Amino acid sequence: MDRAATGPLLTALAGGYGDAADALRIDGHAMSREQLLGAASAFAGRIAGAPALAVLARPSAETVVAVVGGLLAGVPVVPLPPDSGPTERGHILKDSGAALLAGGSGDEGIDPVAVDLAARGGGSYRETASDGPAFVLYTSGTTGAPKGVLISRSALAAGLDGLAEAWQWTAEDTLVHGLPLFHVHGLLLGVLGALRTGSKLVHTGRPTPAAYAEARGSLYFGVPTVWSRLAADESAARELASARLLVSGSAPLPVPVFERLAALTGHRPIERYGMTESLITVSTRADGERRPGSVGLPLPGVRTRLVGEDGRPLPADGETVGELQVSGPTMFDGYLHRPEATAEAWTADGWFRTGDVAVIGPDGFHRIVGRASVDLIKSGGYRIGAGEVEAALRDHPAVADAAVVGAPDADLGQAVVAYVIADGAVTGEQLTAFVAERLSVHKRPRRVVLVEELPRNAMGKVLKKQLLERL
Ligand code: MLC
Ligand code: AMP
Repeated sequence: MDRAATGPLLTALAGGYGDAADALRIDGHAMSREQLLGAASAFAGRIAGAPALAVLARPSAETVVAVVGGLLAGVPVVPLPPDSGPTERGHILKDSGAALLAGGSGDEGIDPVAVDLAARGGGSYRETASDGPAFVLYTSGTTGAPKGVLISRSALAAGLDGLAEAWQWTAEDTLVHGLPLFHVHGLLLGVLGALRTGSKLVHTGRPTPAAYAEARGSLYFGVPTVWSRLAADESAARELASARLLVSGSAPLPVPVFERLAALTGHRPIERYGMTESLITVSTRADGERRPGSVGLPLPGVRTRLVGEDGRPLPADGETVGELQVSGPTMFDGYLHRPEATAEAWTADGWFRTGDVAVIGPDGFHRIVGRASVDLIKSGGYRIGAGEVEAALRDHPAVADAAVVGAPDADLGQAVVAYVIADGAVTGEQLTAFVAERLSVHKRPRRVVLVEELPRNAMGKVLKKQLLERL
């Protein structure tokens, strides 16, 4: 889809924001935006014309340069989880049609392209003028292999501007996080947001309490697991008292974690809600009420509604529970090569079906109640499709059948638990290792329960709610 672009996406690189020698700190490197622009434009020159660029998304300066280079060249960027096993990696590379892999070794079956941090190309900010897909982000559905979500530059620009407005995010901020660089949270918000608003960015490698305490930023991003680990580390948490804003997202922030963070840091955290497909659509505001258990109000330009199972709109009365549907300028352009899945994601009247169940109050505040399907699991903020893990388990010769569920977990929100019917010649540890070899590390089961049979309904469908009750 080619629309007119809305102007430069990475406005801070385009100039006018001043520069500091440490505008970006990551993996032991400090770079100014001028250095980043120089290296990224040299890289853009090397990949121009490629159909898509895969980036092995380690938390490194090379990853940031490659992603920015892709955006400058107008080549869609496909972030690849660095710990993904051959099955997942092979699927992403083939499905996306990526011709080059930044950070690759050549063993991945695709041409590697090196990133030179010291290179200097161009010097001025030049971005393609059309609004094609900026990113293809692979994300899990309830069944099957991950789908490529097409995200345009204009959706990203609108999404980042909405957040900047709601969070009063400016060039005065120093953003700190240690999230992975292959998702909306860590990469699109956590890197490109800084390059659009002009804030400095400190990436801590891993999002540990000690690293967050040491970074001395003004704006902190984390998934609930990060915040709950920080809240359990009193001295680290107290160091964040000097920050301006703490932001939680990607999964529900438990109310006790909200309260404890507020008590230790003096900051009531912002909670915001979104999806890979929609970017961030609802958030509490820097200048508004931050209510525990609530994700706040629609961001600028976003509309939301609740619908019942019959598809009819439901009242925003603070009590009625329905599926949350959203529309607005931040929506994706479809799933790559999957017109049917794309069509199913939208209602006839143009609303995106989130698959989340929510309540909207008369004051407009949104509360996410849960997911409509038990087959989409959120563990540590990672979205994991039960079907993908089940398929990986069934590939094992000793496995007759498998059912995967998300069990409530105090640290991770949900933990991946697999019920497996096997021939006895295999252990749970072996099956966990088998999945880890194929998929990303976070998708492997934390627990494998070997069973004789799985509870099923008359249609033969596994009764996952019964499995969850057993846990
Ligand atoms: C993991 N480990 C296992 C295991 N799973 N070991 C055995 N069996 C398993 N099943 C290993 C890990 O490899 C690690 O080893 C160690 O156990 C600790 O793992 P962990 O408990 O998972 O902790 P950690 O690795 O620290 O991960 C927690 C986390 C991580 C919160 C840091 O889950 C994370 O980065 N989450 C962010 C996800 C995210 O960004 N989501 C955004 C999606 S976008 P070792 O050796 O490595 O220590 C989105 C849009 C939006 O959702 O709204 O934002
Ligand atoms: P992902 O595509 O990885 O971004 O996953 C999107 C899903 O994460 C949503 O559909 C929600 O189920 C969940 N999610 C994101 N943010 C929140 C939040 N603040 N509260 C509850 N669930 C959330």
